[in-house]
Formats: sequence, C-alpha cells, structure tokens
Amino acid sequence: MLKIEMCGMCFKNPVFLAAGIMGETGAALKRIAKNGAGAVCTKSVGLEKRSGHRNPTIVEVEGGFLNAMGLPNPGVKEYVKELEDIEDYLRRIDVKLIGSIYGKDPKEFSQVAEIIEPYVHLLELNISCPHAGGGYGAQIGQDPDLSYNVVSSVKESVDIPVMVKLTPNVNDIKEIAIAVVDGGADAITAINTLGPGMVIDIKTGRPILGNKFGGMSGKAIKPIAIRCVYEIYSVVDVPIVGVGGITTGYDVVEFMMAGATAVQVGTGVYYRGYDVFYKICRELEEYLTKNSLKIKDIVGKAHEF
Ligand code: RRO
Repeated sequence: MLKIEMCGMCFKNPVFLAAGIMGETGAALKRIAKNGAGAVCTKSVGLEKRSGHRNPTIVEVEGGFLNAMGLPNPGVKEYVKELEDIEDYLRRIDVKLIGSIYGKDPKEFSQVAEIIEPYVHLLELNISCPHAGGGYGAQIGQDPDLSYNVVSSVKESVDIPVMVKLTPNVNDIKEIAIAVVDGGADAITAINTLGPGMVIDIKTGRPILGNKFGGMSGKAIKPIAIRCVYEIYSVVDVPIVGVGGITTGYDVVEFMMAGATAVQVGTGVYYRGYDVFYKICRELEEYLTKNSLKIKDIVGKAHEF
C-alpha cells in the first residue's frame, strides 16, 4: 500500500532518512534501514576531509534545533568504505541509498558524484547549507545560474538519478526549482534548514554555537517547508521529497497534499526514536485505509483549492 515509484525506481515506502541524521557511518545507516525507512541518505560528503565547526554544533531551541555542524566528513574516498559494507544488507531488505554530496563549484560536485556513484542508487546535491561559508552550500542554491551549472555538470558526469536539495532562504524558491529542473534534476528535496539563526547565553552574553550562527530545523519550520513544497509543485513536473519537522504520519499526509511524493525524516528520530520510520508508516497507512485513499489520491490535493 505504501509502495511508490520515483525516478524510475520502486521504494517500499515513501518515508526516508534525511541527510545529516545518523548518516556518519554505515552501521548507523543500517540501523535506520532496519527500522523501516524506505531509503536512507548519507551525511553530506565532499572531495576533501573536513573537521567541521567548533563545538557546540547543535542546540535545542523552542520549536526545534539550531545546528552548525559545518559539513564534517572524512572525504568521499574514505566515506565510500562505509557504504561498501552495507550494500548487500540494504539490497536484501529493499532499502535504497541516497548519497548526499557537496562541492564548491560544478567541477568539484562532479568529481564527488563520480566517486560515490557506484555505491548509491540516487544522488542528492546539497546546494543549500545555510552556514557552510567558503562558497559552499546556500551560496550556490540562492543563485539560479550557479544552481543550473552545478546540476547540469553532475548530470553529464553520472547515470544515476540526481535529486537537488533546495534552501528556503530565497526570495522565490520557484525560480530555483525551475533552474535545477532545466539543468536536468530528476527530483527536488525541500527544504534544508532555515536561517541561519542564533542563540545567546544571557548569563555570559556568549553565543552558544561554536560557529555563532546555525540552521534551524524541527517542528517550527514545517509550515515553511509545506509552503515551499506547494510552490515547487506548482511550477515543475519532477517528484518532490518533502523534509522539515516531520514526526508523524499525519505530517506526511500534509506534505503529500502540498505535492510531495516522498518525505525525509530527521526531527522525528529525535522525538520518537529510531523506529519512528515504522511508526510513521503505520500512521500513514491507517490514514489512507480509514479514508479509502491511495497515496496517488493525496499527492498535490491542496492544489485543487
Ligand atoms: O553540516 C552542516 O552543518 C549542515 C549541512 Br551540510 C546542511 O546541509 N544543513 C545543515 O543544517 N547543516
């Protein structure tokens, strides 16, 4: 009942693990796969090793979290060793693997894409980290021409489907969505974190995050993510993977009504545990059964009004 088709592939359910959550190691990805996710997404990896921003890198705030991890990763050549070990297991339990990658320009994105391609089913281009700096992340995703160039370069370099993760921190997300689809994107993930934001310790006056500024995730950003998915759906004809503050199957229904074909979960893992994927799938199935609906009946439903 929850099976979906996307980018020419069949997924056993539409509830995926979001990038940056439990994606540091193969063992962590395996654990999420075991807990019912339809697909798992790696932490964003780049060409060179990065140690990330100074601690603390995450702080809980009202309605969610601020993070400034700073793209910590061992570099793609080292990271793929983690994926070699889990390939067989994921195939046996029918869980797809999404490789999240970043770079500073089209060439670097393509180099990383070529190295990780043999180990993953789909790529997710991270052009949207709000606090990466140094020409990475949202500096690309806020510019339609740069976004187009990155996507078209990666599409020329690999054969697997390419998803592109967008930032909500733009005047017009529709413009960026159109640019990445023109560049050849097979799907769009929306959204990366909002902001950046800042928290200050009033006892000392000191900014709490080591990087001072960090991207906002969690329940508070869900309405913004829903609006972004809704707007993207209205202008492009590729599948959309909704992400932002999802904890229940009812959140998934809302994302689907806005136009999402699938979703990614991060927040829900924090509030409901690793088996949140099973729980969300059960709630989604319950909603569909109770209302005699199929997934295809609810995708884009809100656009009828
Ligand atoms: O690593 C991070 O700090 C990070 C990334 Br790559 C991203 O895409 N979004 C985010 O909120 N944090």
